[in-house]
Amino acid sequence: MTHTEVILGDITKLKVDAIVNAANSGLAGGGGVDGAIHRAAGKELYDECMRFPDSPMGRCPAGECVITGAGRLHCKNVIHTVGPIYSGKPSDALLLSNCYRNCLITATKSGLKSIAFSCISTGVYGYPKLEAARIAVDTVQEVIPRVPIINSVFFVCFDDENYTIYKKLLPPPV
Ligand code: AR6
Repeated sequence: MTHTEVILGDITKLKVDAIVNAANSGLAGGGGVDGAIHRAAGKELYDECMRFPDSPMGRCPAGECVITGAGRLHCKNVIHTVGPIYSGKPSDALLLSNCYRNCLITATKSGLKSIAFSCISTGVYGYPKLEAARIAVDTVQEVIPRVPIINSVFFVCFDDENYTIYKKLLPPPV
């Protein structure tokens, strides 16, 4: 049985195998959780990101992910995924779901057992938080039986609104 937990706090402080960054397709860092991760990890992480080949879709298109080391962070790896910029179109949900799915698959391929997700797309990219949380929880619950190596999944909320939403969607076991 996979341990699933909602956490309120800063993802850069976690000692898990992988933390998931809400990146942009250029992988060059930015604001929000991306900025916090790059600041805490240091230049090594940035340099590693820049080694991914650039293309007209960037280094990582929306819905996909790449894995790097973690520089000065406490985790083993950072998985950088790029959420959709919210547009209200049906494709948003598919792309957001793909982020969670691809991160779990990538973690498994790297032998990682614990993974902490940030609330992808719910900041600068403007995804409505409740909708995004439902997609996150539903996708993880759907994929987790197929990735049995992963024994712990953390949903890391940085703001009270996301925390309240996730706590309702994932009540503690009684
Ligand atoms: N730990 C955990 N969660 C955090 C942290 C933190 N230290 N800081 C912010 N969050 P955002 P996006 C939460 O904007 O919407 C960047 O500039 C935040 O409260 O970081 O996917 C990238 O470079 C929110 O719930 O990511 C892209 O250009 C969540 O992280 C763009 O923003 C995601 O907010 C990506 O936008």
